[in-house]
Amino acid sequence: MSTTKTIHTRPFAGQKPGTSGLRKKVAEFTQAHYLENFVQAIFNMLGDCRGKRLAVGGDGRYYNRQAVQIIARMAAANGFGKLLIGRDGLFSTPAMSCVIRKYATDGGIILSASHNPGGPDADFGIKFNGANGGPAPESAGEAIYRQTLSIDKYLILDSEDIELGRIGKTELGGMEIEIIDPVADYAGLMASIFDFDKISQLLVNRRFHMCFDAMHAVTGPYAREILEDRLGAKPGTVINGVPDESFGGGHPDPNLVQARELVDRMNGDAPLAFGAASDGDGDRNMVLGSGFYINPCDSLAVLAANAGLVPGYGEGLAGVARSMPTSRALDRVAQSLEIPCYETPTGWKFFGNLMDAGKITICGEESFGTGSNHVREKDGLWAVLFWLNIIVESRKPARSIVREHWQRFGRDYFTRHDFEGIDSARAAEMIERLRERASGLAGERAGELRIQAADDFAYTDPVDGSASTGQGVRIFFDDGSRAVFRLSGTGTANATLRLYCDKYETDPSLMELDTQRTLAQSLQAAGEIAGIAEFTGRTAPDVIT
Ligand code: G16
Repeated sequence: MSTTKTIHTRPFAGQKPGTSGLRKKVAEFTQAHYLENFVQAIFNMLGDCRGKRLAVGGDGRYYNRQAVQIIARMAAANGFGKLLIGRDGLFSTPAMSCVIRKYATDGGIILSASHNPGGPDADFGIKFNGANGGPAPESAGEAIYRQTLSIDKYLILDSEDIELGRIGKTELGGMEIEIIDPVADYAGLMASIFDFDKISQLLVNRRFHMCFDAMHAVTGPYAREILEDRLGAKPGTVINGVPDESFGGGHPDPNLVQARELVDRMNGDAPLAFGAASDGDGDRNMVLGSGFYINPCDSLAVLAANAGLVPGYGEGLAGVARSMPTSRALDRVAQSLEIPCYETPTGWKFFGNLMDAGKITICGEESFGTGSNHVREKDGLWAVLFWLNIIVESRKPARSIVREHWQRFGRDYFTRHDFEGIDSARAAEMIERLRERASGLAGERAGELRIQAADDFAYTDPVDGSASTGQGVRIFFDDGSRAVFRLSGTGTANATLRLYCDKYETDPSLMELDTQRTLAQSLQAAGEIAGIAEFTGRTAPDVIT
């Protein structure tokens, strides 16, 4: 017989959700009561949980399994009616969104720190998604945080661990538990959007070679099922396809540095035709043509411009959206399609209302995120299938598709410079100073450039009217370039300063220039205005994308 226990606890400082839920070091999460406090705060935010239905699972990183067991016991003790758990406690983030929507649960809990490394000395994370399948909006995040500040007890069942590996139904303290295979639900959704027959013809053609790097993370089983088993890509197309709790010792971050094995296959003497990688929880994607890196901002614009080639979007797009720091390539597509383009703060949670209200169909971010209203999360494999569908319909390689896009719309050169592990107080001071000065910067000279306008980005949600301020300082220069400053909300140690820079070019002869050189003047001017060297002690970024 299992019994419900009331455990007395005290608040922990700093349980405020960031850009995407709560992310901390494993050592912090595994302290007694730490995870439990946050989970109870979520349940308290939900109100009366009796009879409610919840999905739970994560990206398989260290502590995933133990966390699922704790959440199951707490859900039962709090009176939930049903818990859907991904087999072995695994769920990719987009599959979680798919399952919440398909089975109409009241929400879901995702255990992931996304692209951050995993393992006992690395990172862990937790976030709550609502009944629409999307990340909790800022107001719900605030409500959870408020709960964490006054929490004094949580409820948990005193019971044995549940068996996570067997598909089927069981029971825990009066709550139904169903272990499901989210891969099947997700693959079914993809088959309803894309032309699987045509993509399959492309993939079984042994002259079209592609590679998908799952980076030892959660998308391995999804990519194998869809690309190899259903679409007939040759075995071995998916590399690093077995989820590992420390991601093979690497960072599951789909970029040119971390996805080195993939990058090697896309270059050299016999480069593959198409390559892609996704992150820890499967919502990010990087796509590569033969010897050709496709910037996420360009990828988003290309998908929107070619959506008519994909069966699921044949009826056209209601509108599109991008996060503010993302380049304005998408805006140009929207203009030509005569549809609205929304500019939101960084964070997928800001797209949810727009999708629910039918205002947008496709959206994305510079941080390797693209998605649509098929779920309420960004979706890495979806983007890969979208690209394959465009390649097969247009009969052009990825590189030509992007180049023709630039010729037609002009090119938005884009880069992001990250200054990692900097002193949090100094970083905050730097941003604060920029904010204070922003409104008076217009007209000032910075190096070779003159500032046309500057502001501190604020957003009012057009659906519910909620306002979000302090979302990044924007500086517009007189050569049409733009620099944006903000602090990352996903790190687990010190602060990361992000400097984004983009510049529009329409001269067809200037479409193939080096991005860093093209943006050098604006980057330097931005660095001087902000005093990056002075505040961070750094003269160069740690990561450039
Ligand atoms: C999360 C958010 C994204 C955001 C990214 C980077 O992605 O869902 O919307 O663009 O973090 O955020 P920041 O610049 O604050 O670090 P993910 O894939 O980490 O969940």
